Amino acid sequence: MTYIAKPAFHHPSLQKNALGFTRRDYEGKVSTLCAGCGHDSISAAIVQACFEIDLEPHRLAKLSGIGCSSKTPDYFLGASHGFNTVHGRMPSVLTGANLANRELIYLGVSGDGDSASIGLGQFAHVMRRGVNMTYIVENNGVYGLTKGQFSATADKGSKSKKGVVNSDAGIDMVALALQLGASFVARSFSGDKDQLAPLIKAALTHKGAAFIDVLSPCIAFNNHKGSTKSFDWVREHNEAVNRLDVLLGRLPVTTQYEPGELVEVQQHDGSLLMLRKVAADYDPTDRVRAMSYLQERQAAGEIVTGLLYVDPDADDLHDALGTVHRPLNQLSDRELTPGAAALAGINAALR
Ligand SMILES: Cc1ncc(C[n+]2csc(CCOP(=O)(O)OP(=O)(O)O)c2C)c(N)n1
Ligand code: SF4
Ligand SMILES: [Mg+2]
Repeated sequence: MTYIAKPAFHHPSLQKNALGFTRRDYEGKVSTLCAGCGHDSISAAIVQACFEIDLEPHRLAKLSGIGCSSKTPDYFLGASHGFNTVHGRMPSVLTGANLANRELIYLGVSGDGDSASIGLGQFAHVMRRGVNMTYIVENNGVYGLTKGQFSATADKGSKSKKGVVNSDAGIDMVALALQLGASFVARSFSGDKDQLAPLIKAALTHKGAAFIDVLSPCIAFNNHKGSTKSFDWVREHNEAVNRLDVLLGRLPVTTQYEPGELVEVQQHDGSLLMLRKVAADYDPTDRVRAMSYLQERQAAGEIVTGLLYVDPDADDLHDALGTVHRPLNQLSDRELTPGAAALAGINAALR
């Protein structure tokens, strides 16, 4: 039940991060999702990522829409700011919050129905505007909460639990995010925490629109034979292009990888993304190549995962608009309402 909080007791020997917090401090309420739902594994990866980057919980704002996936922010980061918005409308609320206060770290959590069906327009605009955020779609190909109708990411030809064949083409959220201009684009699988948690760490430290499509099987309505979003299907068709480590700016750079297998990408905040290449010819800084690689592998029946594209020097919406650095609630009345003369000046400039 959502109202059941976990016991506050922490075992004294639990590992602590640089802030003195344990993993438990990054958890939320007890999950009400079906036991085995992929979404709960994503929540666990978010907890791990936030613990490992020493994130101060009060600095994070988690926003979501409606769906089983959009319920999950209640199950992690219980001490962070949260806003469970309307179906498909999380991106506009996140954009507004971000413009009002750029000091918070924004995490949007959504579903494939929430983002690719009803919320597709909002998804497109939040990506093309480069809102500084991490946007996770927990992608199961169905509307889990309303009992398993195909969503817009369901692949053409895939079968519902009752045997109905989907006749519509599926939307590939990764291809869309690349085309729309997101500056960090990745795909992972809820069953692969070793790949997913570092991707979330990297996205949270990235400046710009960071998108992660996480294949997250719905065990109640989309985990049968004939589904292309089931645990078995994803495991069999998963093709990882790289594996990632994130080194924060203050940590000494050490690596266990052999030279030649590694790509290092320095991000805006000084953090270093260390990518162990699996596909030797894969360059994660080439958007056009990433798009064609994705199409090629998809035609071969593979689901490409890993960090697919990153622009480490990306601008965000604040850069484009030239907004003030201080949160709006810290500005004085005088700064917020500069008076009739300033308004007359703005109006005159628009004539
Ligand atoms: C405006 C509006 N239309 C329809 C619904 C009904 N509805 C609730 S959740 C949902 C789909 C959720 O699917 P998804 O985002 O994929 O989340 P999942 O449950 O699969 O994690 C729908 C259609 C709603 N709540 N609001
Ligand atoms: S219905 Fe599907 S998506 Fe919703 S909690 Fe159950 S397994 Fe997860
Ligand atoms: Mg869904």
